[in-house]
Amino acid sequence: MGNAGNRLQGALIGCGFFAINQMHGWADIADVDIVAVCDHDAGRAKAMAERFAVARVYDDAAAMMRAETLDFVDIATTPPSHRALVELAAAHRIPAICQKPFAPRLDDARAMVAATQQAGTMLMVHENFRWQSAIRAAAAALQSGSIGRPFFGRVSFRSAFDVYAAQPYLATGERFIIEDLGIHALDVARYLFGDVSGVTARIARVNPAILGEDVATMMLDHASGVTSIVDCSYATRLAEEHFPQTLIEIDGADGTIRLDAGYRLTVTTPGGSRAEDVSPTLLPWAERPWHNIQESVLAIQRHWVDCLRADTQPETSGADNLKTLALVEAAYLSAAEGRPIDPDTL
Ligand code: NAD
Ligand code: 89V
Repeated sequence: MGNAGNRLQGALIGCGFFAINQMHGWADIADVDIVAVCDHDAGRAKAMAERFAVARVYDDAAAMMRAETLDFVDIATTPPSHRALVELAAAHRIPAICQKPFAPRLDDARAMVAATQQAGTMLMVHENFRWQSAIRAAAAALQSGSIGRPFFGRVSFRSAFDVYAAQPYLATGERFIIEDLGIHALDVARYLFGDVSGVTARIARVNPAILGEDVATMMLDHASGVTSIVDCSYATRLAEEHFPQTLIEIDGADGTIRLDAGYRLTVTTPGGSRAEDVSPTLLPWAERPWHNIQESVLAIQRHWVDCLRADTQPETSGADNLKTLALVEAAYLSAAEGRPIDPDTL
């Protein structure tokens, strides 16, 4: 460990829109110190350092990794830089967290996993949606067995929220909703129903002002026997905007689970229906409507610290997340070729 005491010393790379949540999360974890921040944009790095009282500021990640003694780096840049930064961390034998999407393509992600395995360093993808407390509550209801063997699932995210305002790059990529948001929903489907042997997808671009697809409907064949629908849209104007809530339906042989808008979880069994409010905690630094995501950032970062200390693999390790990224690739290929794709063949 980098510190003589029992505290962990970390550094942040990428001081943009989302990284502020990660810095708040680190500030809430008692035994972690973020000792340095880095961004190509020196002004952004300086502003982040001032806001969170971080000692040292860099505009070059390689220089930072040479100069600092670090227990981990937290990579919060956009995907094109992920591979180089994870490989750099591995070369310095520094454990790394990498934001989702893990990498632009599966081959990059495989190389990143190989580099960290060779270096013997831990790698976690910051795939935080499965850490949302409402989604954990739905998973716990499923795992309790009260609805019997599940046979159908739906993971749904439909909204007209203006995501482009805070993340303008989302409007300019050839790929959009599956790569950026569907990846979370696909990971939740894997988390709930297990690995996938087939993906059938359809995509559309409804908003003419963006380059990529903003609507996707995917059907997954899970090895467990569940068939699930993963659907997402940023072109869905509703009477009430639910951004950024993920809604879940699970049908089992003996009952059903519904995670409805407003964080209402209903479990129906032969004994009757029980509804519960599973709203996320509004952390002191959180802002509605982002608070469910913000709570999940703290949860996944706590998990990382637990894994580092216990030397155990994170739930969303790099190796695990290859399977989620393969679903993204399979969905794009299925949509392009109009046929089901087995992600294991990619
Ligand atoms: P952003 O563009 O606002 O910030 C990225 C920052 O990284 C920029 O300041 C840029 O200058 C810096 N950067 C890029 N390459 C760099 C490099 N090699 N070295 C140092 N700095 C570098 O982007 P954002 O919206 O904050 O998104 C960042 C990542 O977070 C993306 O991968 C995005 O998908 C992800 N994200 C995740 C969630 C979530 O819930 N998990 C939510 C939003 C965004
Ligand atoms: O979670 C994300 O990755 C974000 C958002 C929810 C806005 O799509 O990009």
